[in-house]
Amino acid sequence: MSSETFYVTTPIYYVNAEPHLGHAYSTMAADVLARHHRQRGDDVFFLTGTDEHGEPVENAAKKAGVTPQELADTNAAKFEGLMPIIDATNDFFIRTSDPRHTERVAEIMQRVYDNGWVTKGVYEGWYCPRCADFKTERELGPGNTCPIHEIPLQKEREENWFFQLSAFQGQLEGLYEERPDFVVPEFRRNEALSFIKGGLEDVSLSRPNLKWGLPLPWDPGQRMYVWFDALLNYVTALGFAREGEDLTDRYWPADLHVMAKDILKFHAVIWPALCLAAEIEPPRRMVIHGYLLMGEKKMSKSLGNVLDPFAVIDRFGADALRFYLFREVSFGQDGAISTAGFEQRYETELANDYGNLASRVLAMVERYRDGVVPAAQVDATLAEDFEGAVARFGDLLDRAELTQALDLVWALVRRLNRFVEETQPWVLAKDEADPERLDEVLYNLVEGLRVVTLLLVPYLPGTSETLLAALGEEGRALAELGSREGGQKVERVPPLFPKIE
Ligand code: ME8
Repeated sequence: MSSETFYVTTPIYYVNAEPHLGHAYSTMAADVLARHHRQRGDDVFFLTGTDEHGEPVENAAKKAGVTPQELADTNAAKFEGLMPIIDATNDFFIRTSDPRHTERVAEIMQRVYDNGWVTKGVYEGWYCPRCADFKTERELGPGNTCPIHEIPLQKEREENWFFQLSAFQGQLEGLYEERPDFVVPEFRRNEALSFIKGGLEDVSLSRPNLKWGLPLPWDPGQRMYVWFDALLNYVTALGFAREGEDLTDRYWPADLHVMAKDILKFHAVIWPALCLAAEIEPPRRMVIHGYLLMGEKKMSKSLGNVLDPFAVIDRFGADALRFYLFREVSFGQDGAISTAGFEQRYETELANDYGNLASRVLAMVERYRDGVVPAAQVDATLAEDFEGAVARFGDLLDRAELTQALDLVWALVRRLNRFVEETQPWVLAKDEADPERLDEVLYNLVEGLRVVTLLLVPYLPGTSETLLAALGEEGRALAELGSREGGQKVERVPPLFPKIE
């Protein structure tokens, strides 16, 4: 496979509150894709970070009795600290209060102004302080409420600078036509496109009352609406993520922005228009996932009923959480999660389907063949089920189908378990007349385990490392069944997913 660049981002998270499972989810999704592309040999850059300006942060700081910068410092440290805990391999963590970011934002916004895409006007509209966003009449919930936060909105009137979003309607429609996968899944693309086709209004670019925001370079009395500052992070970060190096030409345009549906409009409508206005090539693609719904009451025996990512990871490890979320909730859709559901999948799928398979296979190779993988032929029936798996898996992840890709691997894990039951190696071991059949069965089981474990590297980074080391696998590139000959020494492993006490 030829090496390509792959630049993937998460939203930058607001520092008005602490990280929670939703933030972990988007970040783990981006991490799955980053790891997968590294396995393909691609030149990957994975960016995450924090969004530190704007009214929500200003208000939260006031409430907490600290300065916005102090609140930002405290919470940004928590977000940054989350990354190693969830095993995210981000290449950089951007903070928008970093002067290296703010200087670049000023340059880019000045260019937008110089290019004539900024006008002065009076804004009158419904403003949601939690979204930090003006809502159009079409977007209002019942009784003039915010459809996302379900709080009553105030009508605000102010003198403002505007970004001429309306001028980009035709170009945006053209972009959507040219690139059918600009936004995935398709129903989100349709949502964004119909928003564009419904007629775009100019958007407010500054706020006169805001204190915690960047001054407009051409009118420093006004502060920049936080979304312009925030969206630009995807580009500015490349300029300073590596000391003394500018990575912009190497990685821009971004290959994939990952986010949930709450910020679709900003990314799928405003962002590409802002890029065009600033003479920046728009990103290639974005994937919009759903919400994890955490409200239900199903309790587990060991975790209570709040799926706290830190508690889960503390007890079961990051792999188990990553696995559960991508397996349980079809990526792209909303989905309910629960501690009881987590424990169920942990026991039946991770501990039994996969963990036990690994322990059994390694134990049998040790017992029957002194820990050396016999050299043998690929089993024809197994080969049929594994045929093309790597390519199909790659195609699914190219479409950011994280759940379907995992389902594909799990079908193979279950196929291997059936293979054990069908062939009954412990019976073959007693039949000294046909040692070759036992060689063949053991070879195929090790091969199968190796192939599925390589596929699982992005989802189960910790466990797969342990197991691949035990299997004597040196590389991490994806492999087809039968691509490695026998002869390796394998080692037993302690239970990969210990039983829940
Ligand atoms: O919107 N389920 O920041 P934010 C799934 N700063 N994902 C969830 C989630 C849930 N229940 N809750 C949050 C912002 N998320 C802006 C972004 S980008 C230039 C600026 C995830 O802290 C999901 O990715 O409110 C969502 O889009 C994001 O957190 C919102 O994070």
